[in-house]
Formats: sequence, C-alpha cells, structure tokens
Amino acid sequence: MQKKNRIILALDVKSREDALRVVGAAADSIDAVKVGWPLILAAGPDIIVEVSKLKDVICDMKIADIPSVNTLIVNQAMKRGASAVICHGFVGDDSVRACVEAAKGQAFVVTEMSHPGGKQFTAPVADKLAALAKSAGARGIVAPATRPERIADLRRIIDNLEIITPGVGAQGGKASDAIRAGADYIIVGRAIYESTDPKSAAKALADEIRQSI
Ligand code: O7M
Repeated sequence: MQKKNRIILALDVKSREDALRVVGAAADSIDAVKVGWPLILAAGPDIIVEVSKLKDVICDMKIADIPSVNTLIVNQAMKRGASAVICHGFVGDDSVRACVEAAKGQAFVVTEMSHPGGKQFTAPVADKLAALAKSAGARGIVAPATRPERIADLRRIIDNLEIITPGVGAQGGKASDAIRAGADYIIVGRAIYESTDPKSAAKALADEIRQSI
C-alpha cells in the first residue's frame, strides 16, 4: 500500500457490480480497499481476488478466534491476494500472534472502536490492545476518527506502527482532524460509496488530507 492519498476505501457494498463500479470511480484518490463481510457474503470470497488486481486489499474479517482457527482464516484471505488482514486484540496475545505470523506481519489490530458502543468495552482496554499490537509485531492498529484525541493517545503507545482510522463522514469524524492527530490512513465507506459521485467524493477527501499535512 503506497502512502499517497492516505485513504482506504471501505467497500461495504452489496454486489460485485457495485464494488467494481465504486473502486473504478475512486481509484485515483485511494491507496487501498478494505473488503469485509458484507461484500464477501454478497459476492463470494473471490471478490478479494478480483479487487486485489485493481488495488491493495485489506481483508477485514475482524478475526477473533483461537490461534489455530485465526491461522486458517488468514491463510484463506492471503491466498486470495489480500495484502493485509484485520484482527481483534481482545482475544489475547496468542491469537493476535497467530494472525501476525500467518499474514507475515501484515496485520492490523482493532483497539477502541469508532461507534458510540465502542466506548463501552473497547475504550477502557484500548491502551492495552495497542501495546499488544506493538509487542506482537503487528503492522498497525485501527483507532477511532470519531475521537481524534484517542488517536493521539494511542500513537504514543505504538510509536511508529501505522494507524488506520474509520469514522470519517457518516460517523461524524473529519479526515483532516484524524490525520493531524497522527493517523496514517483514514478508512471511509459511505461518504464515498453512497455518494452520487464517488470519484469527486474521494477526491475531495484526498484534497482535504493533502491540505492538512
Ligand atoms: O465510513 P463508514 O462509516 O461507512 O464505514 C466505516 C468502516 O470502518 C466500516 O467498514 C466499518 O466496518 C469499519 N470500522 C468502523 O467503522 N469502526 C471501527 O471501530 C472499526 C472499523 C474497522 O474498519 O475495523 C477494522
């Protein structure tokens, strides 16, 4: 994933056709595509293969199982062309390490989640989850653009690991605030794929980010 536009498109659309249309439109303004359960269930897992021929794919199955099953899941994603995977940290050190190892280091660990409910259980342990990501050798963490001050807090814990941050647009966060707080990439879904003009929507976000750095 080349750090050019600093945007990861969350491709939570309901069909292969929509997926290819939105990626095609937004292509010039994004660095990677996050493919998760909605699209995998709608279009089948080979959508990972197809999208990975157009852009780097981060496979977001928010993996949260015992180590041996985590390994099986990551292997399935990587063999279809995923460049990275996303796993939960609350399952513990051994489960996270299994993901990191199977993904050859290309794993991001979810810390504090961006939605209101994220404050309930994930926020109180987010610092520990970030420290776990660091000690397990993950590539980075997922932190909330809805609470930029938390991005800054978590940055201090993980040092030079990457931060990818969802919550911009539909959830109320602002791209420039998240980047200024220390995020490497924003993750954006609805603000792009629900737009009548996904190309312009993605470009506007990329321009906002460029002006904020
Ligand atoms: O921009 P949206 O709100 O339409 O989509 C946000 C995307 O980010 C969507 O794919 C969510 O699954 C994801 N996400 C969150 O919204 N909040 C989180 O705390 C974590 C994620 C995420 O990507 O986790 C890996």
